Amino acid sequence: MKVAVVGATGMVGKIMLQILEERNFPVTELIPVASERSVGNTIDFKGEKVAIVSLEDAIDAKCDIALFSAGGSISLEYAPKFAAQGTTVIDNSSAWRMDENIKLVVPEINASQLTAEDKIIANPNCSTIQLVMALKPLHDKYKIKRVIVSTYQSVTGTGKEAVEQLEGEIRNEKPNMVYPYQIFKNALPHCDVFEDNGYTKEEMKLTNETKKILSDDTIQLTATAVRVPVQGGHSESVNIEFENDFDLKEVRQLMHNTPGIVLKDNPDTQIYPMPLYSEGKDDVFVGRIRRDFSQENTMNMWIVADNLRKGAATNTIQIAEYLIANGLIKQN
Ligand code: A2P
Ligand code: 11C
Repeated sequence: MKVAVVGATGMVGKIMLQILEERNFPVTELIPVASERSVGNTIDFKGEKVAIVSLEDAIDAKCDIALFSAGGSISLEYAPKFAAQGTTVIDNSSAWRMDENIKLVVPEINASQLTAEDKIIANPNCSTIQLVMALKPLHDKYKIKRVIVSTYQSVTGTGKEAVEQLEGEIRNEKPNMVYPYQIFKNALPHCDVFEDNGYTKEEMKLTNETKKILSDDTIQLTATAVRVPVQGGHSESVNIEFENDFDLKEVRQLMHNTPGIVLKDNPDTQIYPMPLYSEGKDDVFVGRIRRDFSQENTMNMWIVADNLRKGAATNTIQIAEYLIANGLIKQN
């Protein structure tokens, strides 16, 4: 497969390249794409230097697959141009996710919706992916009524300039400010932009994308998304109310049995998920599972995942792998 990675020099793009290598994805030709600033530079792929090209040159290359992670406006403008050349675009931005003609896919949950006609496929938001991975088996078993989620999000989710801000602040320099405030020693109840309803876009992504991926508009979900000075992954405190009662042992068993989820839950030995240990891993880690005594049929849990991996690059490449394995993508 001829594969373009759009945003190849970015936080997610670099991990995409790494994962294509790690998983031995069938790349016959790699086309790394970045902004005009980077065109002519090279990236390393499978021990070779590959030249970065412009979006226009990548369109002309008629790739089989293009993995996009260069921001929403690039995706909005360029994904249709790649698709018009017969390239299947898997887009990691928010541009296409809520479009009713575009599938929003977490392979473990809804890859079976995909067809060969899907030329633009949306990869969900990082904080949504780890959440729905854990919610899906519980929803199937007990039917979810309402979810209250509070996130503790890594600066890597914002991009490389945000990591530079945090690292500069740690070194006591005066870095370029990506956030409106210092992030070191701080917590900002503000991820992405504010909307008219008082929520941030990140919070509304959690609400809207969850309903779309689980194909259930009846699930009520309210979110508070917080940026913290962390790099290894996003964490989520999640309160879930079910229609039906549940058994804690069964919940743990369900989590344990779900592919892609790793149960880390033993208060006696201080075992619980943390971003420091999720970093660089493809799984979603779940722990602190306990009954909410304040309300019937309700439980609490803590979910952590590397937002650049399962939250972005890994999920994108798993979608591509599914398309190939099911003959839904042909060489262009
Ligand atoms: P570049 O490194 O040349 O700026 P991040 O999300 O980590 O900030 O990375 C954003 C990615 O999107 C980078 O690879 C960046 O390339 C790329 N990008 C930004 N603007 C454009 C553009 N106009 N055309 C193509 N790629 C872009
Ligand atoms: C964050 N979730 O951590 C964002 C990053 O819609 O894909 C990814 C933004 C998106 O701020």
